[in-house]
Amino acid sequence: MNGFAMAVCVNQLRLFSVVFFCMSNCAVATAISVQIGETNYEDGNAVEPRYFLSTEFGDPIQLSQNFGVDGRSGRDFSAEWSFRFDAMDYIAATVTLGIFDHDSQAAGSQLDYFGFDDNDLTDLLNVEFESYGGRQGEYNVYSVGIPAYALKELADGNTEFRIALQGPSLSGDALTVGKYFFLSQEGNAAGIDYVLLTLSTIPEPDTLHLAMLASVVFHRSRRSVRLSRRKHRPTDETG
Ligand SMILES: [Ca+2]
Ligand SMILES: [Ca+2]
Ligand SMILES: [Ca+2]
Repeated sequence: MNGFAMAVCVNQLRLFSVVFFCMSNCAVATAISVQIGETNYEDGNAVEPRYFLSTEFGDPIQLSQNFGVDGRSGRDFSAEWSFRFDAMDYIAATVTLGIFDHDSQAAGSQLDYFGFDDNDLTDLLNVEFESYGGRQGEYNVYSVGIPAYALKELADGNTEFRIALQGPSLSGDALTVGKYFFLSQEGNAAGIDYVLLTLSTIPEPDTLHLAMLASVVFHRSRRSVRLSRRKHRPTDETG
């Protein structure tokens, strides 16, 4: 390869490096959020069950809930819901729920199951349940990151979530750990205020960016060739 050809190659490599850098930085991650139910409470609120039912009346998430009953001869809370969103590949996702009276400060685990499609996230949410909140009648907000191995399940834009609680549960004054029922078959009532799925995706560089970059490459390449030819042109020296 002669000096002229080498100079052109080096210039083109530099240009393609600039283009690659620009394309990488044009592809900014964007977030999509899908929420079911209005947010009616703040983390740490004490909530009366009757008041909760009145605020949640007509809230779409209420329709999917079996609220249950705390204590002996009780029933366990459960709920199911579907998130619908754009079908595409996602690089990260987080599910958040606002729940009250889940009683996680009672002994043992109060979460029987949490997950979507065939992905069991029970252990992940249980760690959050046991880490804070969960006093008698307390409302708390918990978030769980969807594991990387489960992100492919989101590509079709449709997920079916399910949560089920279990005893023992708390009773007594609001925001205390009160007394709890020791038998595991005793029920644990609860209620969900809202659920939220946040998804992150990296879009393709848009058409305008690609057209601008192609134009830059074309004009810079022509200029590089002209300059290199002048530089390597034999000169007539007289004198
Ligand atoms: Ca517990
Ligand atoms: Ca309960
Ligand atoms: Ca609500």
